[in-house]
Amino acid sequence: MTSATTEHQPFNRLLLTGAAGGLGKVLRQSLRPFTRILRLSDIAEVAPALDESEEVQLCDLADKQAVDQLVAGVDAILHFGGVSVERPFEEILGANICGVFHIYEAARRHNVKRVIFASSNHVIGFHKQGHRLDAHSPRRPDSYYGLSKCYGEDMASFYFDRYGIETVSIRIGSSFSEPQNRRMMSTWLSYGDLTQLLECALYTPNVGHTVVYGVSDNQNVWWDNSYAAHLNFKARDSSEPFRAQVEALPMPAADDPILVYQGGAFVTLGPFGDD
Ligand code: NAI
Ligand code: 15L
Repeated sequence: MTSATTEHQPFNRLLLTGAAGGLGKVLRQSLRPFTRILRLSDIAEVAPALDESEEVQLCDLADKQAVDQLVAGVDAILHFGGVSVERPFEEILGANICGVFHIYEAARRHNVKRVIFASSNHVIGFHKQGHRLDAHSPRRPDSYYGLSKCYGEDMASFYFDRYGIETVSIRIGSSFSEPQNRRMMSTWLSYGDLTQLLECALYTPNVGHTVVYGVSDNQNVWWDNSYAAHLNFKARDSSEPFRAQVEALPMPAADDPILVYQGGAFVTLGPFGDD
């Protein structure tokens, strides 16, 4: 498989939520080989459709009726929209918790059989770094945000068992253009590897509900993807070429959460609303 072209037949119409976000802007380009039409959605402004291969439909994920209309006519959903960092629970609730329910209800109503869910390493963020985890390891969410991703994974599991809607939940590590700190030397996922993983997630038959860690072929990875071997995802990139620039950054104290927990600084955020 390659991210530039695809050996697969393109879908007719894919839906990408979170299209105005950091990853959404990257995926707007890199998903093109996989679909004739890409429907782009966000609550924030999305750059206008370039041509007939794109559709822009703004939508608040907390609005059930709007999400229902958003999903009509699509073949599969890449659900990247929502609050992507730790915030007070009330902010997470509408976008992430109600939002993921609305996505699955709309998928059921419109007979969409495949969802790719942008889950996060923050579902396991309270595990210590160096502790090797697989898809069956106990979750230890590090934030309300991480909890919302646990809920999304459980929603995916339920909608497969109950309604046969298949999902690949990708526990994305840190997907940015470059690793930004020492923790990300382990958690980094390049944009190219993310795109390849999405290709695997879209086209592999019979995924049921598969949980996969989204991480590049870094030297010190804590995550074992053997339960997702059927996806045939083979990361090609590595954080190693960035080691010198990352190690030139100031060294945090040995007990800094960024060096202790898999979720890094997320474990320290909150509480909210005490004053
Ligand atoms: P981002 O914050 O840049 O993008 C998220 C998008 O969701 C934003 O454009 C935002 O406007 C939109 N959004 C927020 N609330 C919404 C609502 N109520 N209705 C509709 N849209 C709403 O985040 P990024 O980095 O692009 O991440 C995309 C997805 O991947 C997120 O779900 C995030 O949790 C997940 N992820 C990203 C990681 C990363 O390293 N970039 C790591 C782990 C997970
Ligand atoms: C995430 O889940 C966030 O969406 C992203 O902004 C990063 O913080 C990433 O995890 C990470 O853990 O590096």
